[in-house]
Amino acid sequence: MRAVVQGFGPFGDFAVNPSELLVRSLAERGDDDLVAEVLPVSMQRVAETVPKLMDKHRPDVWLGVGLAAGRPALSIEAVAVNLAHWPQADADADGVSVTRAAVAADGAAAYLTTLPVAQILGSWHEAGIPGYLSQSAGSYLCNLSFYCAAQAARDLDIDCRVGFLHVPLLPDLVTEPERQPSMSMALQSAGLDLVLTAGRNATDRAGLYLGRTA
Ligand code: PCA
Repeated sequence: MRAVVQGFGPFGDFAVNPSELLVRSLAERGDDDLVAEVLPVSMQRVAETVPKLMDKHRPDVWLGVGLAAGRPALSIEAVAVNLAHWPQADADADGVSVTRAAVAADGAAAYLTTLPVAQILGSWHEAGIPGYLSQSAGSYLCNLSFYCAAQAARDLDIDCRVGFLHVPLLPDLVTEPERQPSMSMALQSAGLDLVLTAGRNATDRAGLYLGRTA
């Protein structure tokens, strides 16, 4: 069961990205079945690199990880959308901003996560780790990387469970404690491990839905 875990380098005003620390600490464990990658917060480089990594490693699980400053807990993303939209004030590492552009011209409108959401939420709950299902990964680089991974798995016909985990700030990144929630590295790391375990153990039918239609 091979897994690729992809985090991001520095972004915004934060000196370090917790996702980079999480991914680098996974890499240090020396698990042969785990590929750890950190990508720059760059539209062009993410769009080019994610399909190459998918093709090279042909993983069973692809998990993207990124910082969502302001979120109070771990969040597993339900959906990646075919929308890139961010203002110049949030320009990426190459100085690029976009206004209502498609991630992939003629691509699907969205891809739902294929990670086993119920198992992830259940294992977080059992372990006492706060986490929830998020309905939107935004329209920035995290959503874009998630979309590119889901599309690459489909285009390359790889049977891979694809999903994305957003993590809160680490306590030492907080500058305005009255309005910035945070979570310790130990909890974030334990929560990430549980996502990977659930992904690796997923049965064929597990995914976002519980099997009912609304
Ligand atoms: N978070 C950003 C991009 C990189 C990161 O860590 C996001 O949520 O889109």
